[in-house]
Amino acid sequence: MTAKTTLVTGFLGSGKTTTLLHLLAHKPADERWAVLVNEFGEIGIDGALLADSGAFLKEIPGGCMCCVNGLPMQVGLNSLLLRGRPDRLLIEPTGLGHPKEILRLLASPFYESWINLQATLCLLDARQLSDARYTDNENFRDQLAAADIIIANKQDSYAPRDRELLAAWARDHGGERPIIGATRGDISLALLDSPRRNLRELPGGTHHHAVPAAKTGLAALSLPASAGWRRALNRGQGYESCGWIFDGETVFDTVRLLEWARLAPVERVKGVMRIAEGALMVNRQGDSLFIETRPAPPPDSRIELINPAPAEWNILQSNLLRARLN
Ligand SMILES: Nc1nc2c(ncn2[C@@H]2O[C@H](COP(=O)(O)OP(=O)(O)OP(=O)(O)O)[C@@H](O)[C@H]2O)c(=O)[nH]1
Ligand SMILES: [Mg+2]
Repeated sequence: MTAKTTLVTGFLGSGKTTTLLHLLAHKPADERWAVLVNEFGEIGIDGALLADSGAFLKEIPGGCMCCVNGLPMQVGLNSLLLRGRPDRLLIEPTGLGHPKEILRLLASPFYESWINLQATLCLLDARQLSDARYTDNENFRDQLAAADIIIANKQDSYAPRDRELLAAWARDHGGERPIIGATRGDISLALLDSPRRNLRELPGGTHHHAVPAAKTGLAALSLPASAGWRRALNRGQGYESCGWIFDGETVFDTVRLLEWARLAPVERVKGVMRIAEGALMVNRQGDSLFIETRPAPPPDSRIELINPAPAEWNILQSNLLRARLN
């Protein structure tokens, strides 16, 4: 059985996981879906956000799946396909990933009888088109270039200027490709059945694999028995991340934790944390913070910060530790 497979790309914080959650909420009850998420940080958060969403889930934390984690990614993918035998597979690569290499892997003869690759959807926050930190970023540009369909997400936050920039971008770089507006990834499921371009038509040269700076791999997910928490750093593609994982017993003060997440001087914050009331999902991109609570406590607490420059991780860590209730 081949799984209809959709790669959902987009820069850091553009709304990939939110879109997957929307799609999963509309999954036909009689279909088996699987989700593969690959995160930049070592401490997997998107998996926790996607938990209980009704799909087989596999998470590969730590860098881009085409470079650093080539093997774990393939092992993860193979086990999802073999054990899940899904009708449909959705893949979220890291917002700092290399889509062309990932597409090449998925379209390779090895996966021919398993994967039926559909159109690549790329999430774009048009507000970022006015900021050279994004438009000059190679990953940002490569992802848009490799897409078959562009999803202009976060429409609820666009100013007239963002719409103008989007129209200009579409004129200069869009080609024949559809550009579909969305808010919180509310796209039609029909997009998952759109045909993809031939890989040979994709623009751009071949990406040279970066040598990972510091690597702890999947081992970062295990906790030492004594401390009750640990942290993991990752660096690459011009970004740094620092994440912490705490055991299931550790409970956080909601107010102090939110204050910390709101004020941390970094570009991206995301976590699933245990609070007295259950679980607190924290998801911040720039200045916009999105939170949600769920009554069931999570199996552990995990939170990650991502920034284009090194941050004062030790100070941030002390403050985070102070937000614990016990
Ligand atoms: N205002 C607004 N916020 C959104 C929308 N879609 C997503 N967000 C918020 O944007 C932030 C990032 O969303 P995610 O879905 O986690 O983005 P992502 O692309 O998966 O992020 P990474 O995996 O870290 O690259 C979260 O705070 C979301 O709540 C939208 O349409 N409008
Ligand atoms: Mg995500």
